[in-house]
Amino acid sequence: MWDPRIETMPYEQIKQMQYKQLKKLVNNLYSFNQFYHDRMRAANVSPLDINSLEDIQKLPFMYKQDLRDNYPDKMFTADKSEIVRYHMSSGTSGKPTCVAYTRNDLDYWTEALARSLTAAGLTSDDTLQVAYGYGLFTGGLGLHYGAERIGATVLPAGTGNTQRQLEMMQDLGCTAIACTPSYLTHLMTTAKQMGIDWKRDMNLKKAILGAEPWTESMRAKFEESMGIKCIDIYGTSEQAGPMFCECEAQHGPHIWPDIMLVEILDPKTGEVLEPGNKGELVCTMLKKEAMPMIRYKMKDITSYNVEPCECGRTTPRLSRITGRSDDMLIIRGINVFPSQIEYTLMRIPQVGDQYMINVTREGDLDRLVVQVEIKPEAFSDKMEDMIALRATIEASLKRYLNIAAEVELKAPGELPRFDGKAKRVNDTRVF
Ligand code: DLL
Repeated sequence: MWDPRIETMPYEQIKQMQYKQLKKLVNNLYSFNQFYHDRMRAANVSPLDINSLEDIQKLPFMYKQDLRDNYPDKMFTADKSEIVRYHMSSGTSGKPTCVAYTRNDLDYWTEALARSLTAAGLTSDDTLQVAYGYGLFTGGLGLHYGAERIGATVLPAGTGNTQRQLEMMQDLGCTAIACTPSYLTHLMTTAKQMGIDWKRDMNLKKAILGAEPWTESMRAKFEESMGIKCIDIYGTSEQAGPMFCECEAQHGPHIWPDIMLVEILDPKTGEVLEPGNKGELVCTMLKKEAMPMIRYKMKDITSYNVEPCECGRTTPRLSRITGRSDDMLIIRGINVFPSQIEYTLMRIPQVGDQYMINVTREGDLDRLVVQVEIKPEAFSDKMEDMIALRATIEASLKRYLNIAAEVELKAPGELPRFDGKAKRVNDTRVF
């Protein structure tokens, strides 16, 4: 274990530790931060009301909308001079969300991943190919520093260039890879086309897979055909980034309770559920300095388990994420809100009111096709005008979504109209 004191702490003691941390956090934010002070006042709660861990339920929730409304920096709780990094992810419209980190925030994030990767069975003997995006997305840099902290050798491969990824993996004898499950499928297919036999030609033993939903049957398929062990990793940019991995027993990601406090809510009634029940995940980051996030509604559907794990750890574990309670799509590992697509389309003068978003899985890859009706006055029977318009729309979508979408232009009146609630997303992928 990386930190046996935390990782084997009895559950009752964990709760006491979390209560003390929560109390301190609430005191600090109420006293020194205008945003949180105003929010607590509006909810009629003050630090004096927090006298047990359960009293967290008196605090108001936070939502992605808060990040959007306060973009970029109104929710930061550290001085600019203390902020050492930003990451960004998709917001629900054209605006992204921005998360700030102090030096200590980066340290705790790295610490969380050091524990996680150790739980997943990685050691300083491993070479980890990090095939998550480096840059504004948290996957690459998060895994990178976590793996370096445990002394593993890191190959910062980033995304794309699949043949080269496979050659590097083979040449350097990489023992582990961190990537999205859809990218692992793509690697598997490309390897086959290149005549590579995983079990014979590769030294890979483990894959650290997350950033999008995946299933037990995908796990079985990878493990069987590649002869590796697949580990689920969970995290969100609002928490810091990837943070929590399964251990080798593969019973769901272990949560580090000194770093994050978990609640599960009934999505219909809002009632806080007991461990073992499935509902909406709500997280409180107990140690973050630049952006703590108290009772943040993640929108992911899961449960948590507080029974000690067979690996000996006592920390709570999440069950596999089975969906989201909002409409966010994750396409090729990238978060996409339908509202972002609408926002982008509606700023293009030639585009009419109707559009459809189609997401399919073809072979290994997610495919995003946006059908767009254009205005009568923009419609032309000159092929080159239509090709140019399509290219303009595709370029705008790429710029705002950070993902390639294919656009199909439709004549006015061609797309379906809706009597009631419009259904503009057709996602046929099965998770
Ligand atoms: O996806 C952080 C990450 C990077 C996690 C690398 C794991 C590995 P966001 O871009 O903010 O952050 O997306 C967070 O992705 O709310 C879930 O809906 C989904 N997600 C992340 N991990 C998993 C997982 C990163 N293991 C959103 N299973 C979350 C299912 C996941 N969904």
